[in-house]
Amino acid sequence: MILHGYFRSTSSWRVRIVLALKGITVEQRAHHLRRGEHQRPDFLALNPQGQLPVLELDDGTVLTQSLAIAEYLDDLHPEPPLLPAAPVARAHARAIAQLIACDIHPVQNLRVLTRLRAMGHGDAEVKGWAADVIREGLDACETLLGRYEGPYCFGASPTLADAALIPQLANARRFGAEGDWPRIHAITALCADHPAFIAADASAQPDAE
Ligand SMILES: N[C@@H](CCC(=O)N[C@@H](CS)C(=O)NCC(=O)O)C(=O)O
Repeated sequence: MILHGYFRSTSSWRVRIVLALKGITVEQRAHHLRRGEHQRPDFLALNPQGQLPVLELDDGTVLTQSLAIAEYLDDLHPEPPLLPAAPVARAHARAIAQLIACDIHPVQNLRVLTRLRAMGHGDAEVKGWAADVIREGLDACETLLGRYEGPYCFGASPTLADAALIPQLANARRFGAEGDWPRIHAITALCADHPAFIAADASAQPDAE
């Protein structure tokens, strides 16, 4: 399989965490977002959305959308499971992942920030708005996570929720978003020592700058 990604792309990073948790090795192909490599015709032929990540299967099938890819990998390699066992806990874990992937992250996307700047908003205003969205989202995340048993987001081992949370924390740092998030910081510290999260970290990727 080939994972098309970029070291700093948080959506690609989610998939890298899942791959590492499951011990699946893939070929990695980097597409430099700032150089617009995701807008080249060969990449658009893979994903007409022009977004990373893309997982290309051995038979040429193309998968897009990080959470869909993550669940595909879980279907393919059920161990260790990516979601808790109980139906309600599974829904809660998916909700945390979607809160991050659908509601927080899109606002820091390159195309959104570029469009805002083109509309005349200054850099500080654009980054400030992105930071506000991250802060509000992670505040909600902190409250929700307080309802679930740790030490990871959902119990004793990492799930899809942790795979979404850790890259988003990196974005929070990039945009200067801070909050009173003891539960989130405890999970972050735990993941910092976990081999899968270490291997998937942006700084550990061949295209890291
Ligand atoms: N919902 C998509 C989001 C994908 C996405 O936004 N990818 C970013 C990188 S993290 C991207 O390719 N951005 C390109 C752009 O904004 O032009 C997913 O979860 O895979």
